[in-house]
Amino acid sequence: MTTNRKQTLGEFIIENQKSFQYSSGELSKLINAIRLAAKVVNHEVNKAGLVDIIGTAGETNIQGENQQKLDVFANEKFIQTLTNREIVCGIASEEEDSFISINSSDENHQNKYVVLIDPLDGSSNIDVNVSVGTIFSIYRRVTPVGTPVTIEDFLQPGNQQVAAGYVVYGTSTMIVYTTGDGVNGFTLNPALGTFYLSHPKMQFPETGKIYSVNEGNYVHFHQGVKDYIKYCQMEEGDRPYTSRYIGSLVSDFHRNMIKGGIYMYPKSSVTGNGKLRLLYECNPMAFIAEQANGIAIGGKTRILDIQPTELHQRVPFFCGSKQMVGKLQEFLKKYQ
Ligand code: AHM
Ligand code: MG
Repeated sequence: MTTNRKQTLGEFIIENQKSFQYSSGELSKLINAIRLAAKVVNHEVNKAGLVDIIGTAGETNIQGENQQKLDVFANEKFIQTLTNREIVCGIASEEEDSFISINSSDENHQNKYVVLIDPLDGSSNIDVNVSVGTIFSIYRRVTPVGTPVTIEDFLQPGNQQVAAGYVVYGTSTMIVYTTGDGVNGFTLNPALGTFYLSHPKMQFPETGKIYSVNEGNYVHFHQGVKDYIKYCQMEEGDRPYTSRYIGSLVSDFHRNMIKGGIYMYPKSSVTGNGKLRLLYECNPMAFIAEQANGIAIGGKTRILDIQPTELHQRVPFFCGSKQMVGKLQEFLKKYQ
């Protein structure tokens, strides 16, 4: 008898652990921990609309607990979960000034992975009930195990990532991740608290009809980007394209990966290198994009080849369907 039962994320992790080279199960445990923290954060995000009833950030709730802002809550939850389970040797978070070392100077502590995380991306969208996300990126440390982690363990180019993923807290909650062997998406059944494999082997269509950019900043963009935006709006062939911008990177990326599209956060005369952070946002999304038949560039260079120089570095980010990013590159090259 055949069954339509979908594989759960837990089953998928176990099954795929076998395929990791030199696997000790550490990476699987790590992804499991992220799954757990994501469920807790999801529960809290879903309650966000109840602030008038249960109190806003900074207030004391009925149980005498201090209410926290959701991005602070998400940051603490991910750090706590990864720290308590002792499965990483270091964490860097968009919410923290510096990296955190976890027992890494203890010679009995053999953990070899560091995690970089944006615990709640797009958090300004929470007040208006729009999707937000968590983005994570995993590297093998470059310094020896049993010695304290150093900044070098975190400042690795994105092409060294072992795994990366995001959680989208949307109309349904999903975890999408890659360990370098394609991209798979899992949807949470909230009634059971279980993620199911709903989107196996996700792929960007070769091309699409959606462009996503904050056009309010148009006057500050580089001429090549301005020309590309005008190209998207021109009436010719399958154009004009559709403009869709949620202002939540995870959601904009997720939609474009499914439907075909391009996301842009360019340099501007006001924001300098744009807004997005190389380590917490661009590298993980670029790894996922490339694993899903897409492209991610920072202008002239491939995002994954940029050598980071600081933890909170910002870079311009263009990412999406191959043909659309290719066309944008043609416009950028005209002004180089
Ligand atoms: P955040 O990390 O402070 O939440 O900012 C990142 C977010 C992205 O999710 C989104 O794509 C971008 O900021 C939107 O910025 P803008 O409002 O400038 O268009
Ligand atoms: Mg962010």
